[in-house]
Amino acid sequence: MTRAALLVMFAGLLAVQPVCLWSAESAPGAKPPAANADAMRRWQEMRFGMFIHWGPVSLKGTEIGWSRGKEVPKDEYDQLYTQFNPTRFDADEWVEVAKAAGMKYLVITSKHHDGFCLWDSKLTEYDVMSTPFGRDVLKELSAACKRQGILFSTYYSICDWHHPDYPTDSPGGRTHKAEPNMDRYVAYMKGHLREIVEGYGPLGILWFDGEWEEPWTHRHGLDLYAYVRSLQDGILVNNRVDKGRRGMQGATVSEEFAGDYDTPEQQIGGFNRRRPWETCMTICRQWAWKPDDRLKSLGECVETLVQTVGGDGNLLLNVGPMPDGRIEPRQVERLKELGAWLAKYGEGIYGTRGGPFMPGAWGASTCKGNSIYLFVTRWPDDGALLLPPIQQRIVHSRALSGAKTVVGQSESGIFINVARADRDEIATVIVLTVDAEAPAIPPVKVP
Ligand code: FHN
Repeated sequence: MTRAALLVMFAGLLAVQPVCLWSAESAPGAKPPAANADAMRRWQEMRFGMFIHWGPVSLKGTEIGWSRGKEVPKDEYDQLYTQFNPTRFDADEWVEVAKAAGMKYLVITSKHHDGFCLWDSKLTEYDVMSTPFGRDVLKELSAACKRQGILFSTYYSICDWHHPDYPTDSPGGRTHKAEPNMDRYVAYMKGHLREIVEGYGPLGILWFDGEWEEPWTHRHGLDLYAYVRSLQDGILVNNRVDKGRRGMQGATVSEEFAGDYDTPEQQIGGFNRRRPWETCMTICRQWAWKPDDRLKSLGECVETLVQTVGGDGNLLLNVGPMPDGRIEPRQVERLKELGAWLAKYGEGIYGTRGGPFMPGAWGASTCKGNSIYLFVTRWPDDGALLLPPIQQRIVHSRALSGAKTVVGQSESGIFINVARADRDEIATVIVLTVDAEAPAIPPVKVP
């Protein structure tokens, strides 16, 4: 067969169905394929997204998945869907809140560990179409995201304590099903993922979770990663698709494990420009809605965002909507305050890289073009901030608030001061213009 004929045949094959050029059968230890570089760069430039944990459990105000068989008896938990009727759910309103907060992407729990599906699945009756509400939440939310220019993504739990074929059960995966069938469960899960991508995509991210339990293996992870990549070119998949995540610190222990980025949880990841990462964190304490839960202050939210982006990470900040379909008004208020802060200082967040001055008790820095953004959250007791020296020359400096700034540079370091009365209560943002590409400046620790 001539070379031309071979190319025609291969092109025809590609056109017919997604072809996996890499699969779990690849040589053991082979590195999974890299993420789509453009999609990764676009996502990293977004820097800030909304995480949403929602389901019938909001009727109880207890934790999604984890309260099944604990605070809420299993039978009662599994019947909550029959009362789930969030008539005040308005997808456009949720997306408007995300935009008002300055968030650029959104990740919602399509199915959490409790197995309930927030979309019209043909593979189970345990879904939102079986509730009194009877509306496809993923359909309405993905459409609202597309209308408003927010990148739509879904969370999907690998462990499923409700499905009879998945081996473990509640509470917390500590009991076992009578007759599990993992192969049949994996086929069910792949069917779900095809429904979600084909029904509500293209997705920005497939945010996997629940990979830590024994029934899930590295081979499953490699296979699922390859499968998702075959469903949609350019989709990003986090490192919880496989077995390489190091606990809540979220880093991937070695390159043989699949997943495009690391996922520190309820903590800010370490400074890392080599491998993309995203901190996921609750705006309250619980992932799902809880009455009178402790709500983070604006200062805590801003400092978390600044320390995360200063470390070259993204922040996925979680809300848990109420059983009537609204995001709790006080959480909306906090998110709007965050958005107002970003409206003033977002040029130092969006499209930036972390550093060159590494995050610390003093604050954090970001950079893009020939600008370095300093977010000073704590000034030394004696007044001025001293940063380590850099080779590049500072040719201009200004505080984004317009306050008068004193900046001096020498071989021993950079001297920065703003009058106490002009310092911002949360973060004083100072822009240093240098005579070079700022992201090329080697990162430096701030003692
Ligand atoms: O068990 C889940 C938890 O409910 C929540 O979904 C978080 C969010 O990343 N992930 C798991 C805990 O690590």
